[in-house]
Amino acid sequence: MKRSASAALFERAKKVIPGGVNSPVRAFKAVGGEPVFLAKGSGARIWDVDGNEYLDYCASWGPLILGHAHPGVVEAAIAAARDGSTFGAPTEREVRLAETLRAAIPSVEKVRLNSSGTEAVMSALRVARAATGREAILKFEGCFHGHADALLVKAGSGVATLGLPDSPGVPSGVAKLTLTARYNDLADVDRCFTEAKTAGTPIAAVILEPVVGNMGVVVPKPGFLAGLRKACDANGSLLIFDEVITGFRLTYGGYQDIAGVKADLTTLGKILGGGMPIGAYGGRADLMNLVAPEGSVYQAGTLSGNPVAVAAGLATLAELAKPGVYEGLEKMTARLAKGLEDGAKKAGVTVRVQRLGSMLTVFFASEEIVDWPGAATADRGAFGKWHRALLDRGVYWPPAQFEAAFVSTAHTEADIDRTVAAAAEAFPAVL
Ligand code: KE4
Repeated sequence: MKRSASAALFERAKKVIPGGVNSPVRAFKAVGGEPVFLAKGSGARIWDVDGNEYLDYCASWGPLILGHAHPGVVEAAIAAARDGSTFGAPTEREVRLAETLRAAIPSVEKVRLNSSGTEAVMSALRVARAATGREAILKFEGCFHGHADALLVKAGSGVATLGLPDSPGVPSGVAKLTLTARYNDLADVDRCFTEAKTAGTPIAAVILEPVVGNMGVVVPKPGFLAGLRKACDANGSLLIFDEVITGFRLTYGGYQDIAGVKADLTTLGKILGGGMPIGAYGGRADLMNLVAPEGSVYQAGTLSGNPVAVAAGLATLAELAKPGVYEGLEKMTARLAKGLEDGAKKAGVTVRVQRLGSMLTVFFASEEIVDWPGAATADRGAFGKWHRALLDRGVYWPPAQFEAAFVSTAHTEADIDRTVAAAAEAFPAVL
């Protein structure tokens, strides 16, 4: 495929934007090659600046569960913008979105809207620290929660190593307050609780992706989420489900409603804004009432609850509330997963396709992946070769092994079958 216009734009971009991209994972560094500059999207398809067409499974990293430029979503955003794009004052729409969220996710009794998942997570952690009077937090290796300092650290194997910031610029004082445990490992969680207490820095909150997208798709083992709930209750800590990816992805609401485990605080984003900038954090009213101006925990934002983003979000949720949507996504994605497994097997390539609903990852690994050490064994070189071969056959897969791919309601059986055929041709590229 000719991609000279993308290449020229990338050279230009690198002169004025770090790495030529506004978010690192877009740079294709994880898969080699250069990023494709996109010009247009419609339904399941995207077109790059050279006019090449692709079936899209990145979905802008999750928001586009209805596909690109869904007519109802676009119309809603345009209509809102025509009435004024922002006021810095309350509007009826954002009340409606908050009421919709409360109805969809019972644990979310009150909610605050902001402009990104990172902001939502930052704010939820601040509420948890204020509510408990504690400072330490526990996250899981391989889970990603946006780029707030407290979440950009690998606390090593728990409090004993007092972790080193993964990213320069994160103050060591912050790093040592973020503990990291192994996903799906309740014994490791208990160890962290014990060590934190012994160190005199009891844990304010445990935060996790209830179904992980950010090490590739890893699902919680039976009992893991319930075990975390129990451990938090036993230790006076709060449980925060980061549902920025899973919120409205797996069901009309949170994964917590499928798992039957209630979070104290939940963070949301992506789908909630229908492709416009949004984030939200919410949960128990007694916790959310701590947030200014009701309480004294400060969180603010010029464009929080932005009318255009909220209108796009409301239009998206209205579509998702219709009967059969999630059943359709399940059927389509199961077809894709099976086709990918069969294609890899036929080519003699070992992969693990891990999926829940319409989020899936093709791991170039042989064993089931249940945690970060397992995910880290995946063959990233092989993934990169497969990704490039797939791209050249008109399929745009997320350009990173440790990410989820997404199917939208716009993908048809013909699209899935075309993807399966392209993947089958691409698998031999890794041999
Ligand atoms: P944003 O600040 O990117 O809106 O959300 C941060 C965030 C929080 N929580 C979870 C579970 C997330 O997955 C994310 C963001 N996800 C990444 C990649 N999966 C977004 C893509 C990017 O970083 O460019």
